[in-house]
Amino acid sequence: MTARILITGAAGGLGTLMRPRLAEGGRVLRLLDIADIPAAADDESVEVVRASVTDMAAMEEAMSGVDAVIHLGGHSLEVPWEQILDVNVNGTHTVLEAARRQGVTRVVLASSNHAVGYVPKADGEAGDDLFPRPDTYYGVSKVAMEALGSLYADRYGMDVIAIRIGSCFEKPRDARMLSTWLSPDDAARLFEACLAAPSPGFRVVWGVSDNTRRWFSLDGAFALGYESKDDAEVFASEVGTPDPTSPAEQRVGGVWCGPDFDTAVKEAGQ
Ligand code: 15L
Repeated sequence: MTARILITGAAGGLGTLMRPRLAEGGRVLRLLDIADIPAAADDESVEVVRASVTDMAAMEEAMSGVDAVIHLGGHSLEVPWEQILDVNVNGTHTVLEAARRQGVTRVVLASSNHAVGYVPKADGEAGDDLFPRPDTYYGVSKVAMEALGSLYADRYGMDVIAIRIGSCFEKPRDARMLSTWLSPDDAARLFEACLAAPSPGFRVVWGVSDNTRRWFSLDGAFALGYESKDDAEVFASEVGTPDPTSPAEQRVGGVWCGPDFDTAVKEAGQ
């Protein structure tokens, strides 16, 4: 039987990086987004669905015949509360509930380091089970995402893995990302491990590469079968030397813990 994987937010930054990497022989990727997805119309291994993760009827339809879901959809940066609540919180509930109704038992959730952004670096290695300390409304939505995943795993016996993703870009963009970087190839390896792990139940794991300057546990990801092959250190000369006194270096969430993010939301009248 052909495996069919639904990827929400497939047109976004992470979705765009993952699409080619998760395409493999015999697998169908069902790509869902409200935005255009430039996928080849004649590619039989790809199905494109234009829909919002907040639309229950559309999500139920999109779940039909699906073996697993990778939920990347939603705002990926700080926005006003109403938008976070609608798209990130209600959207994640809709994805999980639609999966349950259609008998899809495995869901991988793109959580974020910003669910625990206020954790100080001085506390030492960030473990897999860190209690939430969100740094933004966006971070709160990732905490809610993890809580919803936990509920659906416990109440309905689904397998739900929430990955607290560090910084997934082609390469690190600043000195902080020498610690937080998750290479796209490692991200694909981690998603594959989450799809393949036998009966994981509910887990929260860190999503970072095995960076020389990593201060995040990879025990949980390794236990799922993840193997990291990349290290941000090879880009160290490009991004400069981290300043240990800079706010960006003090806490997991970096500058997201500073005043700028709060100001942005206040200026938007929230
Ligand atoms: C995130 O969760 C964001 O979606 C991404 O754009 C990056 O800012 C990343 O965190 C990060 O902390 O580097």
